[in-house]
Amino acid sequence: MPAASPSPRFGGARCLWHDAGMTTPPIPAATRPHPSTLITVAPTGAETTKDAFPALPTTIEELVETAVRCEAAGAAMIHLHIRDADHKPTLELSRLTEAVEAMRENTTLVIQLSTGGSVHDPLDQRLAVLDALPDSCSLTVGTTNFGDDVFLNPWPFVCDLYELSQEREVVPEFELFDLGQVAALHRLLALFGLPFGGRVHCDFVLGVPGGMPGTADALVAGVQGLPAAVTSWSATGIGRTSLDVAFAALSKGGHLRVGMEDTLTFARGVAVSHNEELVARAAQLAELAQRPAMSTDGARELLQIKAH
Ligand code: KMH
Ligand code: ZN
Repeated sequence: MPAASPSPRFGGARCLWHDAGMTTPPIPAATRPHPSTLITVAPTGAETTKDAFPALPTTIEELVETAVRCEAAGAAMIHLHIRDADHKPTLELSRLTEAVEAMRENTTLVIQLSTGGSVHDPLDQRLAVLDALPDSCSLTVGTTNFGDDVFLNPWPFVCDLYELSQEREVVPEFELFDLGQVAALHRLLALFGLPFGGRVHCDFVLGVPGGMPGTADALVAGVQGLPAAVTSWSATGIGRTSLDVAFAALSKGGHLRVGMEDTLTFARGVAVSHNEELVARAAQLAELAQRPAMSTDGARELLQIKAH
């Protein structure tokens, strides 16, 4: 038998990885699939009204009931927008604090408060959200057209919010609505270093009219552009893009965000009646992908959440 010749796949040359003394190509942490799937539930948002959708959880009691059922169904983190007594979006500190405490008393979920609020919320109030001492906060890395409105995130605000999250030891989740924000995340990390805890977690929000479309192609472009420091990412697709984005995220090794903030339709012609339905379906998809739903302890470890 003649000696084996170099593989033609490498044009007769030796494999570069072997030349570098490596046996496998280096895969950035963010594209290495985690053995389990972090499921975040975003139960309410700031856009849908209670009148238009009575099943939307808007009171603290409804949020607790939702959180308990979603945790049992497989969620490990909750992304919270709070409403006032008239079911309108509010950033009032006492209400935020009450919600955080109620979540801590009744669940073990990682509690993420939205700093995006509604498109009408002033920037100073959005910064003050961190006074409620959540485990995590959303942090959108740039301004986005948001339907007919503008979701304002000027660069100095993004920097202030990031530095404040580091000071308060709150783990940010970088929300990415378009590719420009992926580029801005490189700049933010280069200027200010790593978040509290040292992990970098992002969430792609796809399908907002004004942002990246809710397609597998857009998600792949976003993932390919992520900074090497990113350690994990999730994705959510708005409206009818929800399932396409979930399948694409799982196949790219990402985590999932679902909930009535993003999707009010479970299937064609079928309204979501409870956030639990969306979480249970996400858990089923994760199970099928052989990356079952992550525990809340697993999520705390993944994101390096501070103990309270
Ligand atoms: N309600 C949107 C304008 C976030 O929570 O950080 C912004 C939003 C993002 O939902
Ligand atoms: Zn939100």
